[in-house]
Amino acid sequence: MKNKFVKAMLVLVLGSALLTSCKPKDSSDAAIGDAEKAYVAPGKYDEFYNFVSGGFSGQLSVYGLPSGRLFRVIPVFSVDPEKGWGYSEETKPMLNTSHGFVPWDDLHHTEMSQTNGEVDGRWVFGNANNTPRIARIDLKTFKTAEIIELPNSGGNHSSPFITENTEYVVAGTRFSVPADYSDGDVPINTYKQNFKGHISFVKVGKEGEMDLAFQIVTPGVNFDLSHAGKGKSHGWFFFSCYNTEQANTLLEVNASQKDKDFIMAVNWKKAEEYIKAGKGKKQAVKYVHNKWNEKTHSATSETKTEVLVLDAAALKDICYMIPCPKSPHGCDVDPSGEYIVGSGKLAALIPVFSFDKLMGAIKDKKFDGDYGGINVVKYEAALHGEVQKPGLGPLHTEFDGKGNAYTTFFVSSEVVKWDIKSLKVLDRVPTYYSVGHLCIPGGDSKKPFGKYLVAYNKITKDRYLPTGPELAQSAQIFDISGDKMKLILDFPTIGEPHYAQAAPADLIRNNGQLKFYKIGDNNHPFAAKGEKESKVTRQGNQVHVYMTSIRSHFGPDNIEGIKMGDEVYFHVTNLEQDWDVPHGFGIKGANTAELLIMPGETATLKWTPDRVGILPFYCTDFCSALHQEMQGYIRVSPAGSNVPLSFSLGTNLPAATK
Ligand code: K7E
Ligand code: CUA
Repeated sequence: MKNKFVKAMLVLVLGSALLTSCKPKDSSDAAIGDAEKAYVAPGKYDEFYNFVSGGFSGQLSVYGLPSGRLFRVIPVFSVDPEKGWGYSEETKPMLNTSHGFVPWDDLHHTEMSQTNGEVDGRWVFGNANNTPRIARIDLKTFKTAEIIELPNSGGNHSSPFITENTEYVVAGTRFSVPADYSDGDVPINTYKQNFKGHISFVKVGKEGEMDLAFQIVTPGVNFDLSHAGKGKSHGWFFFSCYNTEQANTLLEVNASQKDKDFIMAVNWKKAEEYIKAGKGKKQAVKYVHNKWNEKTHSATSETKTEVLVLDAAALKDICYMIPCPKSPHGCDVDPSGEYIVGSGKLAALIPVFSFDKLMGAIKDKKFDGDYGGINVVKYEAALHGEVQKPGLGPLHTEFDGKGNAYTTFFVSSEVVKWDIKSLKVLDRVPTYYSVGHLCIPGGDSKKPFGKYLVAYNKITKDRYLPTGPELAQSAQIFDISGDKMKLILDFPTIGEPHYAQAAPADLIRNNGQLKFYKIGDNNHPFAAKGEKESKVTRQGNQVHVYMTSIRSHFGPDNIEGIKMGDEVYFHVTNLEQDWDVPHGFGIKGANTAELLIMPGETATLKWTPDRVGILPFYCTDFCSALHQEMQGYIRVSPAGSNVPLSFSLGTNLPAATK
């Protein structure tokens, strides 16, 4: 009897619990109810492309919004065996630096090209935070097209933010270091005298080609993030800096001494004038510039040896310091270009600066002394106001284009929505957990799309099935179309995401995306543009295989006469002229990766045989019903063997025996 009673009670309690949970009561219930807003039916396209930095994976990933579906991982600064990036002979030069071949980096920020302050869908840029570089990814091919190294820098973090017509992409050194053109063999504790900051302005040409136009040298500090002015503030750039204490050890304590650090405002139009007037000092440096050529399907590296440097302490009207509490991280500019938001990691408020007031303060010389020769604007003179008690540990802010700002809080694990003008907090939602960057499509442009907000969280803990000591990173999508933010989806990401950008799908889908490379335009020096052109040649110990691939065979597929001590170069041309038909190429014992060759493209795998015998090769990408038949053999003979070099496809070689 008793048992029955308990059971009945349980049914009642559970039943009513289930019933009540169907009705949205708080934000987590509402989240369940709104999950369908993230649903994109099979076969349907997402509304937005989302370009997400991969952090220490060095790559960039492409997701759909609002579904959170992963479409592609684009290799940028790190080798990627899946695509042969950094392994094929053609792609290796893309990862050249003044330090030699650097096959890894740490990509924190993506930034899309803009025209008139609006996202235009041509390119997306990424920064290398370890060995300072900027990459440009072409959105017609979703391929890294160019990488430029930055001299005089350590840790390119405040990058690759751009001006409203993509005139420049900038970079600021996170770690100040002695300039490359000075003697760097100095005691570390001479930071204050010998360490310098350099910020770089990289010009972007019509076709996207990058060129380091000039640098500005500043006192040694840590530049953290940056954003360009827009509209009325076009012509200015804003960089957050911390460690204005100029500490060189235990920064955790020693760089957290001052109540205020700075946002450095840079008048880049003025800097351009000084460069034109010959005020830039030519300095001897060394940096490498790598470009991908779509006709030769190959990269080339060029080493540059000079840079023009402007001195911020000597040219008083290019840089100004705005005091900003405390150890600022994010530095964001609203769509109107009037408001500049500084997010002090250790501050209990968010300062919002006014561009008009800043201009007035500079005009009326409302200065509070100088910092290493750079005028410091009075805090109140540039301040629009402060958001009071917004949360703990503000990091980054994006905008919806409707007068609202959204700031992430790492410590209190939340996104807070506030009114830019009145500075009133309007809404807050928890994130799971410890959010870093956030992304609203077009959220740092003049025209945000303001429908979704994605939070990129640093810590996942209990959100997904556990996977050992390391858990997937987490992103969360919020619907921000109404007054209140609503969580609609959690999805795991690859790498560690930092900043991300998003653009309407049609803008990119209809930008003239490439479906295949025209075989007639293939100018690769080792291309075989038809099976008749396939051949094997020898120059000393170098053997070049001009190989073709088409469903479902390689030409040639039998090769003999290779000897120990040879270096074999497989130059594989994919003859297909159809969308979505890559072929792969892998060979036993290769100390590199596969090749993944797009239709119309040629790629090269270098192979040094280490043993005598028959070694098979095969296509790695399931390309047709007879994909498993897409294979071949290579015969390796001892050094000094007289087996002649021969190759064939479909007919048997005249048997050459020892
Ligand atoms: Cu805040 Cu490297 Cu942009 Cu990450 S940084 S969160
Ligand atoms: Cu070609 Cu599989």
